[in-house]
Amino acid sequence: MPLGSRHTQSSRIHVLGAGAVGLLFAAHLRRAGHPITLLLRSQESVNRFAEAGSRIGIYNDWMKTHPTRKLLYNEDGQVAPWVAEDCQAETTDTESPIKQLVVTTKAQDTLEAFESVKDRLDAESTVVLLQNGMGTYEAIHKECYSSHSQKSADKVPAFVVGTNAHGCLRTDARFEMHHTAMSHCSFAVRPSLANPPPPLPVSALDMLTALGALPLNVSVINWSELHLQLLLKLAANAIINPVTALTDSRNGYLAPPPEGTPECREVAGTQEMRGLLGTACQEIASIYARAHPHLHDQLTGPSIEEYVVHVASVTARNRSSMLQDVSAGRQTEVDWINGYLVRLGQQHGVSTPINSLLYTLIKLKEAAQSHTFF
Ligand code: KPL
Repeated sequence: MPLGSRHTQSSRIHVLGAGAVGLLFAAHLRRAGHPITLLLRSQESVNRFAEAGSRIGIYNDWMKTHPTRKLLYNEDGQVAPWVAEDCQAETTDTESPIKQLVVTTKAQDTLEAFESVKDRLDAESTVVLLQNGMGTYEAIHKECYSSHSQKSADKVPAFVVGTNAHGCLRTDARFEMHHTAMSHCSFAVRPSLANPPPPLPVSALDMLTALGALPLNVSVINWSELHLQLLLKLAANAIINPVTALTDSRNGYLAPPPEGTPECREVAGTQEMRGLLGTACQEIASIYARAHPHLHDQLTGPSIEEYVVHVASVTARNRSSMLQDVSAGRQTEVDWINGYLVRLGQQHGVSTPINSLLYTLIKLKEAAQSHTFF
């Protein structure tokens, strides 16, 4: 039987985290015909969503350079969003059960957000985690399920983990986002740390089928393939994000965009930047060599560097999520990115001077952004 063909009517998908990534997935899932509920923090946000027409607006900015770009403009010559109508919203403390949950909160908010809906999930539910960095699944398992006895195994949901490379930007309080770079994303079922591991519920296959059908270059792969992608993405985030946040520059500061722009080419080519990239990638390769020796051939210093430069180059015009966070005075995901690498290094006896320094500088930057000193 093909995946997902059991139901004629798809079950409701709840989306926790209405930032840019959450709105992108919620709108595409809605457009594909799935009933969608946004889980919002306050009744005030739920009311605002209703006042905004219970719809999500997506600007396909990536199409500006696409041959079909004329489709973007309305009759007044204004860029027009496409709209996903008939979405629902509710606060996280609503009590009805959740079968399918997509969590798109920032890494630093994920555990707390998850705890607010945990009691609405059970062994028939599936949770998709889509965060930058690593360690959120482990934190959820430790805090919410590690002390579960066999008796309460019926409460542990299945987890799917994803990695997203789409460029996304939410600019205002309305329920709209800009899809700035068309890229790709991948998902895999996370092998459970629960003992005994629960059987995979039907909702997991339904969720993967729904995600796999979206027009967002989605790959549904196995866990070992995804794990490798997560480690490479972690390396890219550990270098691009702090460097751009500390220097207030776009990703092209680390590598020129494919066609090049004069201002990017000049800086990206500096000896200092090449030196930093080489040393940082070598440090990450040394951590991975101890922590994941079976992946040694795929995660060498040069192969990590090639990947990081590629990501910086294809996202050259982006402001990284960490730069957006520090500019807005928000906490960053650094604990789950450089902080995660420093902790992994400590566990495996590998020194991490570059990641420790980047971590400390971002923490200082966060503090400086949220205080007035003079
Ligand atoms: O994931 C990103 C981020 O900004 O968090 C990259 C890939 C660096 C794109 O900006």
